[in-house]
Amino acid sequence: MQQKWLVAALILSSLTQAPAGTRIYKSRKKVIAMVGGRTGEAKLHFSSCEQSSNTDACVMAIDDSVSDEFSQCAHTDTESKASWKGYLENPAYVSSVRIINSDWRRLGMKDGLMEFTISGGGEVCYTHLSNTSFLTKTFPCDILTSYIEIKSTMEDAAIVVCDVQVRGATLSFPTILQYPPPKIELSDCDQSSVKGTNNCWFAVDGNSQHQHANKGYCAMSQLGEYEWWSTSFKLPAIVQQVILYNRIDCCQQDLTNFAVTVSAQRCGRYNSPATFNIKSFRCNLFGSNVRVQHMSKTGRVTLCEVQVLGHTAALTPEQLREYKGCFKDSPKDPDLSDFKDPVSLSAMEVNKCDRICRRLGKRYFGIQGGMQCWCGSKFGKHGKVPDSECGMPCEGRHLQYCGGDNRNLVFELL
Ligand SMILES: [Ca+2]
Repeated sequence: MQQKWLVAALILSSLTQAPAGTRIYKSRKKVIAMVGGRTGEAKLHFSSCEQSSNTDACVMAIDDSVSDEFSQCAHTDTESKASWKGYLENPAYVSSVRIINSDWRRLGMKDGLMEFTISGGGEVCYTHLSNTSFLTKTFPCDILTSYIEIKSTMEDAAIVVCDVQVRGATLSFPTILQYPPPKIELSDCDQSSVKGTNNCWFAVDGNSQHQHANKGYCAMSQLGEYEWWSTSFKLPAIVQQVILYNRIDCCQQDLTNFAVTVSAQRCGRYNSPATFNIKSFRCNLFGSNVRVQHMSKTGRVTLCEVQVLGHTAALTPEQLREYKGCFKDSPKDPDLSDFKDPVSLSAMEVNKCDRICRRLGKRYFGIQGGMQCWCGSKFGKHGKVPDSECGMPCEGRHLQYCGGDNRNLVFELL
């Protein structure tokens, strides 16, 4: 499922060329730019941490002292899939993660930072695969998250991190003081299988009627192995509470062994022969989806309504658009041509064109030749070209890219 809130940006050639032996692994194809430069980004701070072994030592990586002396570093035992995890003070858009390693291999331990993943927000943002390690390296990350996890994929290696430095922008939550928390707006749902017509929408249709018989008010999966139901949010949020409405006319045992997760983080676990009508789970987790996962080999997920309460993040313009690529244009037959002419401004920059097309109610915008802003409801008829052809600086902001000659830097407005 496409997560529409994902940050859009453009990385020009420097970052798309991964160093030898590594690869950039992205679940979202759009790796990133710093279109808009790194303005507004700052060093983010961790509030706590944990690691797979020697757990107290994890703080050595978040003490803001940058020493690669082995004794000043967080290190795990040599073990299978060693990991280090730091929790950010506040949920944030993370653009990069810098890892400072130590030259400690003389101690005869194998370095888990040869093959590892960096993840946050329930997804992997970078996979490093190499037969050599490094002392200091910065990795692009592009995620909205409340934590960063560095996890080795090796079977017999230790992780040593002397400092983990994260850059990005802290998210704000306008309703954070509101109690009870408001309902989080949902955008989509899915489930592992569907019994009859009882699709996932019945659990998010706003109708909490749970006398299912005859009418059919509930989402139901088939009877199967580890069946699940999930929903995603319009924008990422801090989830305070997930409330499940079980069927009440029969079959309540369908919901007696399951887990509730928020972006792959455990919010609640229910495993009891006692049945319930309505059950509330407290989470306080940041994420972009909720999943109810059956934990038994044979079972059915039945949910008549799911309410997710919490605080939605207020995203910046950069986080509310998605980079689509660099596209060819033709003066005779303009690609994004809902209007005959573009808006041309010497003060053009990406946010300006974003606002112009957003206010005109258009879905896409393209910036061309440093100063032209085109709006449209579709794009791409002349084909895509490499990002490097859209590297002309914006007239209004020289550190930002604004397309090229007959080349549109195209974004979708979310
Ligand atoms: Ca319902």
